[in-house]
Amino acid sequence: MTTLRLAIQKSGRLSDASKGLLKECGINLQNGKNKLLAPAVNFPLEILYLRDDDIPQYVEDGIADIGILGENVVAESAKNIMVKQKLGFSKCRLSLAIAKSEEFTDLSWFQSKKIATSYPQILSDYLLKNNIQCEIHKISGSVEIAPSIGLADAVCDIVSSGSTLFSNGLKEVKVIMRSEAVLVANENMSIDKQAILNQFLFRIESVNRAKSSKYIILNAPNEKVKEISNLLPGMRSPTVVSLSEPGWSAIHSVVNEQKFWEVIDQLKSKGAEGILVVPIEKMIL
Ligand code: PRT
Ligand code: ZN
Repeated sequence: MTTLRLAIQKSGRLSDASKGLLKECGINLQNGKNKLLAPAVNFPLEILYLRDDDIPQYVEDGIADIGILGENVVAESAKNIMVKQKLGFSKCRLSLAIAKSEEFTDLSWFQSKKIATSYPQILSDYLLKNNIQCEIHKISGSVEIAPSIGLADAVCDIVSSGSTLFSNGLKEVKVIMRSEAVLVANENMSIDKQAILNQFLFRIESVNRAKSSKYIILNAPNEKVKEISNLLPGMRSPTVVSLSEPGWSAIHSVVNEQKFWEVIDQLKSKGAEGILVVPIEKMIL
């Protein structure tokens, strides 16, 4: 039987969320400590644990069929692989940062400067596009200390909260790219493997759609049901059921979380009460 091989990060910032995604998709892995390869027990998938930097090459070569990793690593690797799906976790940005005390006007600040980074490919493409000539100094870790030890004038590094830059006396001056975890795939998969990938993507989409939506239940006076229903159109239309108290109904609907916060005041002003907002586990259209 055909099995799809998925490469995920062995340990690091992506590994828990990658394993969590499999679990949310109802895919259970065979337990086996320190194994490099673990089969799933209830889905035609096996998991290969790697360093994230190795995943693009393995997927390009077809040693792994698909992989989960940051878009920053995909872009830096410049391999022939396809990004099939954004996954919404491990969000960060790749930014240029300089000493707090420096005055920054525009990108020309970087002309003829020395920049330390673990992302020389993305950085050189960016500088070329912006007509800036720099010396790029490639280092693989602790990039943020480069300016303070005199190794470089600036850094190009991954930023999330910004606290690493701040505590090293640096300030972010330009975002080069935004990144999140993505699912990548080999470009020449067999039809059988593509069919398994499509089933897997269907599950991922159902899980991710559910995460951004909420199930909402509220009580409303009958004369306001129409107006409130218009605010909460739901998947097809809201469910309206009568309460045992005459003149009142309960409205059930599905709403995007962002939209919920936008309409909450209007719901209340139209007499909605007892508003319950419940998480949804899976959402299939
Ligand atoms: O061992 P392996 O090679 O597999 O892992 P790694 O050490 O190369 O990567 P890892 O686990 O650190 O990160 C994996 C991926 O997570 C990255 O490629 C990004 O796509 C994503 N990601 C999300 C981050 C961050 N947030 C992040 N904050 N990767 C790194 N950082 C580091 C950054 O390098 C800097 O040192 O965190 C620091 C900045 O964080 P803040 O919050 O202080 O701004
Ligand atoms: Zn890495």
